[in-house]
Amino acid sequence: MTSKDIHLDIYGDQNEVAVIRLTRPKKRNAINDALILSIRDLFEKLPATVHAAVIDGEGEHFCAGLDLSELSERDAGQGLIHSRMWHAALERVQYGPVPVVAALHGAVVGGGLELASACHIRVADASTFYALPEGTRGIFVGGGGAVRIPRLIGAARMADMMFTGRVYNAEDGERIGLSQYVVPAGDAFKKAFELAQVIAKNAPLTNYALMHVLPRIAEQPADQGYVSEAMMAAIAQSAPEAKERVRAFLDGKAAKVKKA
Ligand code: 1HE
Repeated sequence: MTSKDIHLDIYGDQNEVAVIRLTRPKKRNAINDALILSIRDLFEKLPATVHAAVIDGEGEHFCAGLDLSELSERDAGQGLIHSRMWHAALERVQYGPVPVVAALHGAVVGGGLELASACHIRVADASTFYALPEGTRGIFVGGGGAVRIPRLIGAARMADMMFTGRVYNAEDGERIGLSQYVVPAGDAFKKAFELAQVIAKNAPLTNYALMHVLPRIAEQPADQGYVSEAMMAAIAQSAPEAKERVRAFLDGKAAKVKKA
């Protein structure tokens, strides 16, 4: 059963872009058990027409992280299972069927930053701020943040955020790698949706390679990584769609790369 705190809408002529919105603004989109399970289920069951997704949060904040009101009732064993439940859900976001663009604004904190980190592109508007208050609350990240966040910003910066309660604003967040884009306040969803529309037009095998193969190559020793890359390159270029796209460029029918 899907939580009432999350909504799925599908857009586009061919229903190719999904918008998944956290709709619990009164609690700053804090994620309780029902909501994390619904995130998992939604990504597992996205319609086959969908080729890219946006995740957004209703209200002034993207997500205030774990619903702290549920924390006090858990013992150690339940805590372990709870953390693994988050892992399973955010694994479906990162390694699910389609690339996901996070539209960030306001608080992106704790488990909210862990959710954002599982997405493939993060667009932050100027109101965005990032923190890991777990450090000062006497707890630890449990939604995969210890794995994903150091890969974005390095372990030293993540440890500083947790040791000292350091908060990064949107601009500094982009500078250190928490987001790939910064846009004016209020524009995160618009930009994220535009990017999702672009991504949805890519050859599916290219998107697959970027989601499922590139991160694995990045974790491999270089000699293995080169072989994985060569195999992926060979598979991608042999697809009829790749041949059509390259032919269109050679025939002057596809867009050139423009100067930034
Ligand atoms: C919450 C939560 C929450 C708000 N769990 N209820 N995350 C945190 O430690 C962040 C905690 N939240 C905040 O610091 C602030 O709420 C915000 C900066 C995000 C927003 O501030 P503000 O002034 O807009 O809202 P507020 O008045 O603090 O909160 C509005 C309501 O949402 C209020 O409830 P109300 O019944 O009094 O109206 C808050 O209690 C509630 N609320 N955030 C529960 N997080 C997989 S492990 C991940 C581990 C973590 O994520 S730990 C970090 C948790």
